[in-house]
Amino acid sequence: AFYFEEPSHTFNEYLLVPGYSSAECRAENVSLKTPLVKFKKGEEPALSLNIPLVSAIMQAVSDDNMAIALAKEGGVSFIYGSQSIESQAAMVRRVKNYKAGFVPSDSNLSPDSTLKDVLELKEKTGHATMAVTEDGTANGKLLGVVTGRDYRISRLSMDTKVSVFMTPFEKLICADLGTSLKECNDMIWDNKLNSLPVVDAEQRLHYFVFRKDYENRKKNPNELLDENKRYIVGAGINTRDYATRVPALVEAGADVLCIDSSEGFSEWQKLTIDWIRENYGDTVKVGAGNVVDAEGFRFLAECGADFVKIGIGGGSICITREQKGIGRGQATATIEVAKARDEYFKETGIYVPICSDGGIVHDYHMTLALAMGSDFIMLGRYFSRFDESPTNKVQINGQYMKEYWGEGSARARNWQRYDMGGDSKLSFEEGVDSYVPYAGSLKDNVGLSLSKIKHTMCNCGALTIPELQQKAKITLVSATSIVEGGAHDVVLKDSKEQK
Ligand code: MZP
Repeated sequence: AFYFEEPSHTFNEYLLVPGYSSAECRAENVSLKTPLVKFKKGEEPALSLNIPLVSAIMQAVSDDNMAIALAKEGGVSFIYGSQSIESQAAMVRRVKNYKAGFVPSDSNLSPDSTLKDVLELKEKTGHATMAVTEDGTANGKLLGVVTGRDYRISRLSMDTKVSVFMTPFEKLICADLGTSLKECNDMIWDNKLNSLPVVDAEQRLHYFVFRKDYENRKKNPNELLDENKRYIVGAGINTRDYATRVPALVEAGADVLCIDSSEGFSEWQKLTIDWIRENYGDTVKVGAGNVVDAEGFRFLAECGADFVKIGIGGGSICITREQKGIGRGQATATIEVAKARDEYFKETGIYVPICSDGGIVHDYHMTLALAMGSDFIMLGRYFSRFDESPTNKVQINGQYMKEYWGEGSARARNWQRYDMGGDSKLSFEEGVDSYVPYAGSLKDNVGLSLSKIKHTMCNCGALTIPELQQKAKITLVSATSIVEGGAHDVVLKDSKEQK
């Protein structure tokens, strides 16, 4: 056997040591732009991200709703592939059909649809529960839809004003004119509905009103738009049904694909990339992975992957290391693959971006991953906690939680992600079904995380990600100094608990 000389480490075992910060090093001067797909020396990548975050290829994380919310902030979602080709392609289409001021809840809806169409659709699919039209009538132009699969407000700004809304139990509630969707949502979750008048269902068509706040929303300068001012969206594929899935996703408008596999150092990935190159040349962008060492990276780079994803067993919901004994500490894997990426670039003049996938717990882990050489980062747990994730928000012991489950759990049954040929089934579980604390809106949380990243970069004297990678000084920490890093030897006022 081959033995690695060093133990493998996680992000938690490292800290950044500040470098010299000039007066220029201010958060507002930091650019987080980063390449998404490979490019030749001296050329620009065909696709870049405005922020280095992408959301995980998971049922509990990346649907069309998440994709729109993240693209607005400058990142990309990879719509989960563990669903039928038709429904995945429909999600991609919905992201591509999104236009500011109008968001169809279904590809059957268009900017000319009316509230009547929405209600008919709701009868058929049980999905749409509330629509907002331009003049508040059934025949008025549709501005947006709130979907009701698990009652989350998904299509409109939380600030959109409405006077009537429908609860998950199909009661129409009459709120004061000017109540925002956020307030409606809070009322539903806080069960403060009894004092509000319930509207006769017959009247429903006349009671949808709005104010034009949505149209007047502020544009985010980071918004990630491609040609035709559409949002950039990614999609996961597998190594079994690519010959039918890839054409459907390409036709739906997916900008970038990623082979979703727990272990990517395999011939199956080569066959998938070969098929894409034979049929589409370089026009279809496809990432591959996951790998955790230099050898795995080089294999996928030579296969022609547009980016390579790193990580085995480090995901918060992952039990692969316990079940199969394979994997590697995420920080060590990232450091080694980054070196391999740089060597490959020196040799070939081709820069293949790498993505650290999974295992981010604290915001500073993101900065560390970037400093260690990752071009961008994939996160599951982080995004699953937000309003925009596709899962149920539930109350447990008085605390709001969101559901979050692994693709290798019995719930997701994404056997293709673990496929090594053989039977079409998940032989044993490699993931768990769990709850994560609800954290609010994506915009607020991502804004805060990015602010921390930018401030830390300034502490390291870096205004761009490549500069951070070049200048960062990183130290391993002892277990005792990790304790020193939190509040310690004081009694916290909030919890009365001695730290
Ligand atoms: P995290 O951000 O929750 O720590 O990790 C998310 C990553 O875990 C995903 O992007 C994917 O690579 C990986 N994942 C997803 N499902 C499983 C599983 O069921 C898993 N084992 O490991």
